[in-house]
Amino acid sequence: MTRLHMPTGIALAGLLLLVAALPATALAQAQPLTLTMNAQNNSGISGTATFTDMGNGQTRVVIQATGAGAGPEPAHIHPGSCDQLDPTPAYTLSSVVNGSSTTNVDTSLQQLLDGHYAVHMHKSQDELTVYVACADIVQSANRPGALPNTGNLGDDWTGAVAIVAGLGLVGLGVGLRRRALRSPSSSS
Ligand SMILES: [Cu+2]
Repeated sequence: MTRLHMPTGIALAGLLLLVAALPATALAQAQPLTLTMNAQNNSGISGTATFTDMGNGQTRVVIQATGAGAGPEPAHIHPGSCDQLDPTPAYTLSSVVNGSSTTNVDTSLQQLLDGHYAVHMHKSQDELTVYVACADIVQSANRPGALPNTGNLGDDWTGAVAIVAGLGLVGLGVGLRRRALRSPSSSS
């Protein structure tokens, strides 16, 4: 008799559930991501940059800045980090006027997160070399406020439940298989 046998359908269902839990976790990143833009070079300008994946490879970027005056302040997404910015922009955003800017860029939020990017503002068109506010585009850091993102927590929780349920079903399937092997009806 073969004790190491193919798992039963239940165990298989458990494995499928485990696999299904992975995209559920990836979907968590479709939530809007709000980053704090910190002042640079004593500009007195700070604010937030909110990224919302619109689907179809589009992400809406909304900058809300305080201390920026009427502007306009040119804004971009650059490769690199706020500390080490590649001076060539990857995506040009609408200039910040009266402290706000909204732009749809041709990239998914996931691609922005997977790459190494920062979003920042320049002092003016004539003073492009002076950077006034910046945020690194990362999932977990630079979040304004102390409260955790409940949307992400919820999705992570769902993923964890699916994983636990999946492991449980795998265990149940193996258990049933063992019992079936022991029962007289399943002579081999
Ligand atoms: Cu720039």
